[in-house]
Amino acid sequence: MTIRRHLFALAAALAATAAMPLSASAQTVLKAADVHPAGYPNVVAIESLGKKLEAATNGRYKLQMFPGGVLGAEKEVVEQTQVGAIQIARISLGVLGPIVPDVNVFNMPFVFRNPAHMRMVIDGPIGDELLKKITDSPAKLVALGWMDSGSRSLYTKKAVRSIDDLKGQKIRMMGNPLFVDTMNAMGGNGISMGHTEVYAALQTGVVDGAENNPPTLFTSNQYTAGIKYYTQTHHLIIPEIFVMSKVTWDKMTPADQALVKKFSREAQMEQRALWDKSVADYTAKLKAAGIEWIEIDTKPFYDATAPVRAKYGAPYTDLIKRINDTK
Ligand code: BDP
Repeated sequence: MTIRRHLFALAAALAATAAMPLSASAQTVLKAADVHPAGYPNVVAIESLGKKLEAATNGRYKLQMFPGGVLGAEKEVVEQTQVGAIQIARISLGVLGPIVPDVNVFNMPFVFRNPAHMRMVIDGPIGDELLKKITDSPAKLVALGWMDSGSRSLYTKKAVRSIDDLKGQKIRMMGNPLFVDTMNAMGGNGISMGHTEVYAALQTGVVDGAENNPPTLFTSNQYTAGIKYYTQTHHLIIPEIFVMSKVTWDKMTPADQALVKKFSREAQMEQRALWDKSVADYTAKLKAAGIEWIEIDTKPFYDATAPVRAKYGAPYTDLIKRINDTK
């Protein structure tokens, strides 16, 4: 913890200077943050965006990736990006909900039929509109593109074979009241914290389980902290997003901004191919490590979360209809 804080302070201190060009011909370093480790599809796709930008600008821009959460949890990363200390943040859309409430439609339980449906929506006009809403909001972030995060299911120390088994289990959720409401509606006890804290929380018994996709469960090592079961609830299908600090964006020429936009869209597509492979690979690895996959009827979970969709979806009935109609 202390080391992480120290690193975080150091990175923040470096930030102010690193983002500033030394002279007209000097290089601007764009610091990018991700909680996932090197090699994770999202990290690779952003690094690739950086390489293309560096080549296309003859080295005027260079991207430096800080993976593995070294620049802090996503909440802090967003704050650092808003003030321009971090230039590019790849985060879950989940953590943007408290800052840009409009995005919560995408964060609602069972709002997408499956990950393929979610992809169609983020690739099309609704996805573009939501990026624009984020950029136009007072959040000081420019939304560059989307990524796939598959679906989130429950993983626990005690088996969840029916919705009743979830009663009273303390389950870690991402930092957004919508997710705590979702878990509570399903009968568990939702506890929010940052991704980097979950491993210790599982080990010390602060929580009995959590929920995420297979690549995250594996690469975070959480599956080694007493987790035995992975129950296929698929209750959340939340896209990832990558954003640039508005402070940085506003210093770029329109031509450079256009390059960033172009390479962002390419990163969105590149991540997807890597993602599909990583879900298959990590599912196999988790099963090989002895995690039991539990198939479960999702209907009771869908029904139980109806009040959450009613609460958060009420102002967006037209948008929800358009999402449902996307085929
Ligand atoms: C992962 C997302 C990551 C989140 C993490 C979480 O890729 O951005 O930080 O979930 O649960 O799936 O916090």
